Amino acid sequence: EEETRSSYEQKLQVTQHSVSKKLLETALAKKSNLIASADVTTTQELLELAEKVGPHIVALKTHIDIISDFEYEKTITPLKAIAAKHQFLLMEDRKFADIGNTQELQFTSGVFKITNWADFVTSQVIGGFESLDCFSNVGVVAIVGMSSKGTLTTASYREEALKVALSHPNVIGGVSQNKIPEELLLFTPGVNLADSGDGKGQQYNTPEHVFKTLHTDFIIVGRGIYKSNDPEASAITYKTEGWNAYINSLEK
Ligand code: 6AU
Repeated sequence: EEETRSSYEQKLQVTQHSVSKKLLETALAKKSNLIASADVTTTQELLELAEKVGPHIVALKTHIDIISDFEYEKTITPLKAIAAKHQFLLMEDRKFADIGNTQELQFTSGVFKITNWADFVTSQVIGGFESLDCFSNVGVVAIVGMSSKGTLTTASYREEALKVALSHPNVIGGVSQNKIPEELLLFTPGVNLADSGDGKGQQYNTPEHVFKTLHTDFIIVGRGIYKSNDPEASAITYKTEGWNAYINSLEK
């Protein structure tokens, strides 16, 4: 059935969280709902990609633990400067999945010190409500449903995960392949214009599909951008497709 969705302006008026506000303001300012997933494995590739796609995205999503030459000063300091220059947020896709005390250590310690630089992080909610308390200085995007074939995020799991997500003040949204309540921002990965899968379980949809049927707020695109011959041109394509799909999803 066709229902109307809230616009970014409407969501901006009701949201309480500073990170949600920043994301929505950036989306409106750049006319973009694109998050580029920088699943590259060297600092140079990460910084080059950030520089190229930066003007066109609302956030750059990292898996910081796949950077083989990670050094805080060499990797994070310039990344933060590029993010400030091009006005995008940093989303660390750590998918925390442990007890609160361990998550707190993983968030604040080790070499990555995620707490010092990420604007928002992904976390499983499998550890329960209190496991999310340690993320009070960032936004949390809860993993509600996964995009891969055979995922265990069944309807009943998603329902319980949403209860945690909706009740925790640190949570700004969810990652899902299904609709979620409007109070949460919806982030949808598994978006690719050329492929329907990757032979490793990933399943892809188009921007049009995820805005129309899921009322997504932000699309997350990895290989569609960083594997392309011209990542900047691809980012512009996904940005334009995503924005047009959003505008179309507002119309009844
Ligand atoms: O576009 P791709 O397939 O190259 O990359 C998709 C990115 C990867 C995944 O780790 C991530 O999105 N992802 C997530 C996230 C964002 O949490 C959840 C999920 O269900 N599927 C998925 O692909 O960096």
